[in-house]
Parts: sequence; structure tokens; C-alpha cells
Amino acid sequence: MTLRALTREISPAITRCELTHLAREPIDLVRARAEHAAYEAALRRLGYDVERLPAGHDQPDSVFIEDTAVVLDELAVITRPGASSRRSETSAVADALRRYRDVEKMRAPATLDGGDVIRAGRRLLVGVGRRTNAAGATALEALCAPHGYEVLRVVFHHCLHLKTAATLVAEDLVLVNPAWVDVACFAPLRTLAVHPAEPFAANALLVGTAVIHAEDYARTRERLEAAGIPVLAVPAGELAKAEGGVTCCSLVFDTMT
Ligand code: CIR
Repeated sequence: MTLRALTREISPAITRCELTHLAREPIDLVRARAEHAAYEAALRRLGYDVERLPAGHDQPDSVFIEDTAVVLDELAVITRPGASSRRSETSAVADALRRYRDVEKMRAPATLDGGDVIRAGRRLLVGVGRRTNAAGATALEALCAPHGYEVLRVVFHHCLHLKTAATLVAEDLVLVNPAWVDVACFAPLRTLAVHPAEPFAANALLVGTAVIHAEDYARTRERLEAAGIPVLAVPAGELAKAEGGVTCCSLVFDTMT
């Protein structure tokens, strides 16, 4: 069994990335690449083989590979991203995933970003909003229900993706910004709130029993550690200007071989 993380190089075109809730700020490409390398190093420390795909041609947001696929043990679903500028990102990711999984593709009118999907065991919590439409949630359900997954729709507000508002940080615990999503959605899972001064701190990447988390959110990190969760804090400030968090930059899975 090999733990694999697919990542994608940061395109110099990231200066033209999609932005929804943030004002455009200059992104320092050298610093962004150093942060991305630190993130990949954290994945390696946690036992992952990291495979970095080249940046797509004229694909400003292709580093945010999470949005292009939902990888389950039984199959990989290639999404149809909600932003039309991002739809061409999926073909290289599909080619890479085909080596490890059966691949199924979503078709129009469905739209879905992987950043809107939280997997908790056999439940897939799908944030329906700006990027993921009702048809996207239904398409995911049609592809995954035969493999025993249940799809639950979740409403959230004021942020780009469901996983900006909440992520799984242990098998039964969700880190959440309660101002952006109703904590009742996650029952019977337990929830842990971010520090109110750190609204973007709910995005953490669970890898084994540890999480990768942005180093800027020290007060939420204290809460995670007090809950017994080991945290690898990584620099993530440059890609945050492109509205990306730590989950967005990888697809993590077990190669099953
Ligand atoms: C976008 O708007 O699509 C990118 N600038 C950011 C995507 C971040 N992805 C994620 O949260 N899963």
C-alpha cells in the first residue's frame, strides 16, 4: 500500500486566478513556490509519495488540484468545475488518476468543485453553492451511491467552498467556522469551532491522524492541539491570496497496491 499525493505546479498565470470573496493582491511567485514546496515536504513527512504534475498551459488556478476530482477507494470522479476558466484543468488530472483508479467524468449541466466535498466514512457532505450546483451533487450521488456512499447536501455562506468553512480533522470531528455553516449539518460528528478572530482557519488537511494547517492560525492550532490532534503548521499566505487553502493543493489517496 502506498500513500500518494498528487499536487500541481504553480502556474506563473496565477496572477490571473479566479477571485470571489477577496480583492486582488500581488502574489509573489517565488514565495508561493517555496510555501508549496514546504507543503509537499509536510506530506512526505506524513508518509506520502508526492507526484507533482506540471502546471497546465494558461490555467491560472491549476495548483488547486483538489477541485478537479473526488478520489474514493472505489473510483475517482473527475469533476466539472464551477468556474468555466478551470474546466480544462481536469484532463491532465484524469490521465494521472487513471493509473490508480477507475475514472468517471461528470457531464454538463453538472458543476462541482472538489473543495465542496467532505468525505466522512461512507458519507459525502456536498456544499451546494456558487461552484457546485444541484445537478453536480446529483451526479456525484449517481456515481457513488452504487459503491455504498450517501450524499448529503449542505448549505454554507460567505466563503468560496464548503471546505473553507469546515473540514474533517479526525474520524469523528469537524473543524468549523460556525458563522459560515450550521454545525448541526455535521451531526452525529462532533464539531470544534475555529477561533473567532481566524475565520479562514477551518481548512485543514487530515492525513492519517495528523492535520496540515496554515501556520498563520495559531489560535485555532491551539484548539486543535488541545483536542489531541497533531498539527503540522505550514506557510500558506501567498496561495491564500488566490483564495486557496491547504486542502486545495493536493489529492491524497492510497494506491491500494
Ligand atoms: C478559485 O477561485 O477557483 C481559486 N482561485 C481558488 C480555489 C481554491 N480551491 C479550494 O478551496 N478547494
